Amino acid sequence: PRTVLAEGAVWLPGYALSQTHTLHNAIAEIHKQAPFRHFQTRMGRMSVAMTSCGKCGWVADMAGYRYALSDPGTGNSWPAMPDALRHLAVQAAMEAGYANFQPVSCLINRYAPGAKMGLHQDRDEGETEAPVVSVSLGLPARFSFGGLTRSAPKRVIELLDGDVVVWGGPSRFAWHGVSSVRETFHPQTGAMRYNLTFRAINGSR
Ligand code: MD5
Ligand code: FE
Repeated sequence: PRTVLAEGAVWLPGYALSQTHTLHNAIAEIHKQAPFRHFQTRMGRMSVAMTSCGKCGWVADMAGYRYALSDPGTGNSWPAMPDALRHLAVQAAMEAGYANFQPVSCLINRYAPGAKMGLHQDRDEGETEAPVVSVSLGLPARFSFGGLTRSAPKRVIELLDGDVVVWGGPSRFAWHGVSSVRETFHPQTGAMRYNLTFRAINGSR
């Protein structure tokens, strides 16, 4: 199934469900080389823990936000983007109508219950043509997205395990955020939400 959420934004519910084991294994391997961390910014400590793979990764500090060629936590280059992840993102982009998507970075967000991400636009990529492909895993999240101004009316959707959303065209720069990750019943400890975003980047440093 596919749902057009807004012009250029395509929701593919459950698209990654057959790959969740592969995705979790990849996240565990990436975490060994580039551990999740909570960036400290001028706004405070982020409640979402992050890491990246690919040629560059998203970083934040008191100077601001940007894509960097090495992990400031270790000084090493970021782990390579696993082929299975790249292929999933390219196929999902294709499914949504974006041919020739060439992701160079994958940002991995980890939300413990209670973590949230305030309203923002994704502008650090320096790239306007390519979509962002977002893959959700684990706990459900209440995701809000609006328009090109901060105050534009918002839609709220619940993103579930295995859901993919492709944000392109006029939706690429929509304001959005994650208002809460709720702890649903789970027998094992360590229940988390993960979100992977595949991105094309211009001008990483
Ligand atoms: C998340 N991550 O659930 C979201 C999914 C981020 C971030 O917001 O920046 O790491 S990505 C959702 C997204 C990406 C690009 C554009 C739009 C939404 N949009 O226009 O709504 O952790
Ligand atoms: Fe974002």
